[in-house]
Amino acid sequence: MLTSLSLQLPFRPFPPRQPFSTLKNTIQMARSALDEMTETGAFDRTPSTFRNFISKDKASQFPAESGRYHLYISYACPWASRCLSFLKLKGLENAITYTSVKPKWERTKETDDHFGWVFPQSSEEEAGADPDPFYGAKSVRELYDLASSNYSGKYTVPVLWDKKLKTIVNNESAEITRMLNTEFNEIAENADLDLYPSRLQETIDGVNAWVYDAINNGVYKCGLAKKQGPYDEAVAKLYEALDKCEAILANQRYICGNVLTEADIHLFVTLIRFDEVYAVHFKCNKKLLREYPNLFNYTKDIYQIPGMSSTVCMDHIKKHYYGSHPTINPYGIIPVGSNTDFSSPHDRERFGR
Ligand SMILES: N[C@@H](CCC(=O)N[C@@H](CS)C(=O)NCC(=O)O)C(=O)O
Repeated sequence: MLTSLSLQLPFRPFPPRQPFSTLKNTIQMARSALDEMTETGAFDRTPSTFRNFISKDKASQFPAESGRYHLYISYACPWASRCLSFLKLKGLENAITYTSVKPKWERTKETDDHFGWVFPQSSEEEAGADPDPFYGAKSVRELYDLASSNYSGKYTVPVLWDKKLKTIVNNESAEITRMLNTEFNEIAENADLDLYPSRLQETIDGVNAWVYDAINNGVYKCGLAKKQGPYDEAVAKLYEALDKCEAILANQRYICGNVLTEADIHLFVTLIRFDEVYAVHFKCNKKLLREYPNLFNYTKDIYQIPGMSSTVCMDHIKKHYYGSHPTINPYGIIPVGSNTDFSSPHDRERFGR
């Protein structure tokens, strides 16, 4: 059974909560990733809900148009960062605007106990975060409520929003990135860049599958496990997959060959957070990213692709994880970290451009 983790805490550094009896129903509806647990104590992510597609077909319900769509992200979130990366790489910044929420989860409503993504009141409040430009929403939850009156899932980012129909088109990063890759090519500045080329699709799908399970979602399975068994299993799988990546990257520049693909972006968003956050906060400490020569240099290589460094805000990343999961880090203290400079030289050019 899914339980509300927040009610089981011995201590939580947030405002006092209301009695359980008045909150029971709303708490069970307003869930977060911290509640996604199986009975065995393993983290179990629920699928995203809004799954519409933007299409280059002008007659479709969601046609690719400049100025119509908005991407709500958190710089902290690896899934949202996938989408922001595609937006930058494809040169879609003039066509699709975006806003980042504040990094640390806060109470989203006065009337219940849900904590989640909120907007700042002004652009001065938190560098990198901005108020909702269209509806003055206080939280991402309010956007979901605007889009659907009976939504009962998590209030996640990324959210690809349609300003015209005032609704969420899609909240699944793996699908949003596909749309950004192909559907906006009439207006994209880098239309020729194809991060999911047909000749590599099978390879990319194959790599994405194990990278998602063992690495992208794997770090969450390590960090959110509530029992030793599921943690042991997840951490073994994670390091087996990282070792596999290290071996692959000894022979080629990118994870699917010598050309940058979607699979690299998927891998990158986890690797860039690894030493600063996952190694400590999610107990992924068997080996650090910087102890893997190929993976470390590969991460720098991707970070240095024009546009990519602007998708990484380590300040938001650290504030979010260490500040939003009080069961894991009850005092919200942010560890000092290595402050690695990912713009320093790397050795990946040996494989050629
Ligand atoms: N499958 C989704 C996952 C998105 C997701 O889990 N986002 C997290 C942030 S990293 C979130 O917004 N969580 C809010 C919550 O758990 O309440 C995707 O890839 O887009």
